[in-house]
Amino acid sequence: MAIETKNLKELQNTEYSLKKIFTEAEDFLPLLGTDYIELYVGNAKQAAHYYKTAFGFQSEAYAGLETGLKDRVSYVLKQDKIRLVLTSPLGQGGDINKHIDVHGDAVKIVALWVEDATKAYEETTRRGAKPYMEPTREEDEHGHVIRSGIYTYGETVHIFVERKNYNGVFLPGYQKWESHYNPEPVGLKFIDHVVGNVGWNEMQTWCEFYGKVMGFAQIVSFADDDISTEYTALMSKVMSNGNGRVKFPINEPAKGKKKSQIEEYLDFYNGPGVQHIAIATDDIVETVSKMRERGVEFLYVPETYYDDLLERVGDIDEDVEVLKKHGILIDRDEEGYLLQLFTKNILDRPTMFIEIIQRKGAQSFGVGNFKALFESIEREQAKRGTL
Ligand code: TYF
Ligand code: FE
Repeated sequence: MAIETKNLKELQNTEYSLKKIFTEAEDFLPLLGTDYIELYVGNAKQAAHYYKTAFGFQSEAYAGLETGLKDRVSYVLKQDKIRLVLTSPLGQGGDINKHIDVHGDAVKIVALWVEDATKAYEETTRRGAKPYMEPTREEDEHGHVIRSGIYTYGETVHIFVERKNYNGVFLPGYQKWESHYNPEPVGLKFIDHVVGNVGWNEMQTWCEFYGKVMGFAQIVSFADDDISTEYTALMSKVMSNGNGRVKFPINEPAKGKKKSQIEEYLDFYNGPGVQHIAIATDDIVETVSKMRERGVEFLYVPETYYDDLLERVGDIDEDVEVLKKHGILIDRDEEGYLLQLFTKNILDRPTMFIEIIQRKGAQSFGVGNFKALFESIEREQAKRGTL
């Protein structure tokens, strides 16, 4: 497997220099972070219960029949900096039903927090982005927000949210959601990265989209040559915005001895879409144990993974026996190390899953774990008969 990893510090001295590309004057799309992630689902009420129970999200806001909506309902969940919106249609037909019919429950919107949503729209559409929503002002007694949106891969969209003149609970039109059911948070802090699976030979196109249309830079790439005969074949590049707060790896399938996990995704999703959301914690052992207690299933790695662990990653703060007990994966790069673990697919279709990640200096994505991880994914594929 050919791996090319550029850490952020190194990048500042290369032609890809994040600093050079993204001095404030030059960054035409400054992003403050991920604003929210919205899923279109068949039953938002029950999905909300699941994300509260299993992932420790808190009830935040609600919009539906009671707030004057006629055709759909949305539940907003929060945990630290993460906002999750779950939306279901209330009738037949329409875009949301169609999205669910084609893709199953799925991420529709990866919303990005900006200072100026009108400028974000203009700069990106001028560079070729396909418009989804023209800059729109929404207001209530708490102020106003401006949102705009563009398409990215498949039917997925980025909405730019300008909320500097707003102090309401989520967005105008939403009311505070008071619930008597409030399971404790599990320590999830913020969205670390959101991964897209795209079609055969489409990775480059979408990396160029993030580069040219959104002003991102490539920070990591791995190609799948020698590895493809043994493990799930795929290629991946990671695109980052200027301040590194928004990172989007893009995967495409590659031909191997077995069916690529990316191809399985594309078959069931019926096209490109979000594959996993990586969420940061600052205590992965605590977070993962709580999630397990609450019924979340994680991918399994054989205990032999831990046999040569310390040789591979050197000294770490954690007790290897504890990491082994929880099946947590570890990888090291020039800047430090990271701990990560992946849930099994959280939907009936083998499409989306969640990654829990704790970074201790490392800014990479765990390439040293790919072998163990992909073998684990293959074991799940084999059970489904899709390998
Ligand atoms: O985001 C990443 O790059 C890692 C590893 O299908 C990964 O989380 C890459 C591809 C994939 C699953 C995980
Ligand atoms: Fe990841």
